[in-house]
Amino acid sequence: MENKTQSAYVGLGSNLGDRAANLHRAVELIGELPDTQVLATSSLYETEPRMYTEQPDFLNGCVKIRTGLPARKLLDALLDIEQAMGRVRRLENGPRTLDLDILLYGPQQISEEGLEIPHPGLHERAFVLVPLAELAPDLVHPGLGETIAELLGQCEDAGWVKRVGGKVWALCRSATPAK
Ligand code: PH2
Ligand code: MG
Ligand code: MG
Repeated sequence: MENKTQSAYVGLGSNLGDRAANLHRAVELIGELPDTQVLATSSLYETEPRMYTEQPDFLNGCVKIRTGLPARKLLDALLDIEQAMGRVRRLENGPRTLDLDILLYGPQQISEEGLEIPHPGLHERAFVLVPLAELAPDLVHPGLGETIAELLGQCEDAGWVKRVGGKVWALCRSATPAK
C-alpha cells in the first residue's frame, strides 16, 4: 500500500561553526529528500543554551514539510544529514553543528526505540515552541490536546529567544518564509 503523505514539522538547531549557513544548508538538503517538499520556514532565532548551559548560544528554527517518507525513514534521513554536515556526538545535549528533530508527524503518536513523536521536549522548550508557533499556532498537539500557541503561553522555560531580523531563510527556494 502506498504511504500517505503527511505534514511534519522539523526543529533545527546549531551552535558550532557558521550556524546560519548550517541551517540554510540543512533546509536545502531536507528539500532534496525523496518525496519531500519544504512548505514553510520559520524565522531564525538566537537562543540561550538549555539543559547543558556551558556552550555557545544556538540558532534555532523550524520547517514545515510534506513527506511521503514514513516517520522512521524520515528520522534516518535527518540523521544522515546531521552526519553529512559533520556532526560529532561528544556530549549529550552539548554543542553541535546541526541538530534535526522531528517535532510532529501528522497526527501520529509514536513511541519506539530512538523515535518519539511528538518530540517529548516540545512543550517544555521555548527554543522549540517559539519558531513552531510562528508556523502553526493553531495546530493541536496530538498527545496534549492543546494548541501550540496555548502550550507556548503555559511554557515555563525562561531561556531567552531572540528573533534574528529579516527574511533570513529567503535563500531557501522551495520554502515560503513566514511573515
Ligand atoms: N538543543 C539541545 C540542548 N540545548 N539549547 C538551545 N537553546 N537550543 C537547542 O537546540 C538545544 C539546546 C539538545 O538537543
Ligand atoms: Mg536531535
Ligand atoms: Mg534536539
